[in-house]
Amino acid sequence: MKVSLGQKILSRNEECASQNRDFFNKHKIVCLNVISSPGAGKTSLLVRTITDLRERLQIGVIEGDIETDNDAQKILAAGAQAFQIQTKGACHLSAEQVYNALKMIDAEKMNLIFIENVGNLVCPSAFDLGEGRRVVILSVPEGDDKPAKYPGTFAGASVVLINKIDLIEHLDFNLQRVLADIHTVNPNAKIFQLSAKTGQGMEAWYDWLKEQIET
Ligand SMILES: Nc1nc2c(ncn2[C@@H]2O[C@H](COP(=O)(O)OP(=O)(O)O)[C@@H](O)[C@H]2O)c(=O)[nH]1
Ligand SMILES: [Mg+2]
Ligand SMILES: [Zn+2]
Repeated sequence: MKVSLGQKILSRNEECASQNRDFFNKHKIVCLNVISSPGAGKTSLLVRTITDLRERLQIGVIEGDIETDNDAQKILAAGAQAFQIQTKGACHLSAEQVYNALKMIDAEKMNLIFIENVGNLVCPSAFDLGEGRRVVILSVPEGDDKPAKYPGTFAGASVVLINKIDLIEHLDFNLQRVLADIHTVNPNAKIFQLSAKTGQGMEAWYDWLKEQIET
């Protein structure tokens, strides 16, 4: 039987993803894989979320970037445990990297673990990390055509966060079009409009998080 290299890589990833999933289930941890383009506001969203919820929830973050540990430093400063994966060129995280990173934080004590994936709307969505759900962030300055251009990523989201809503009046961003395009590729996605900078709209996101943890 011939097995192509691509198939092997994917099945190795599936194996590790299922180990991660078992770990999250066993310890009743909600794990969210956060995907967006670079600069959409993943780290800013996590910092504000941690700042607002850290009294009530144990939150851990696994950070993925090509280089630097800047984002992990910001998470630590916000008061949560964090571990930075540096992918050294790879444009997405693998389940094995997450598996190893879970050992670097007190993962079993967490209620909520965020994985900030490498900034990229293409391939991260092809790699299962064993997460419970996916959160895709689209920020207003990126433009209103992105859900139609990157349907695969939006199709896999449980939640789409439209971030930087504070900037909407300064840009040509057709919100109705975005809502309709997300609905076309993913009729079940929850959509929240918010600003990680001003805090506008964050409560609905927090309510959704609490719902995930309670169920
Ligand atoms: N105006 C505005 N700027 C934001 C918002 N969220 C993030 N930013 C800015 O966008 C830039 C990129 O944010 P960052 O969180 O690093 O994005 P990441 O690359 O997705 O992690 C930073 O300069 C943030 O201050 C927002 O809601 N409104
Ligand atoms: Mg970041
Ligand atoms: Zn990639």
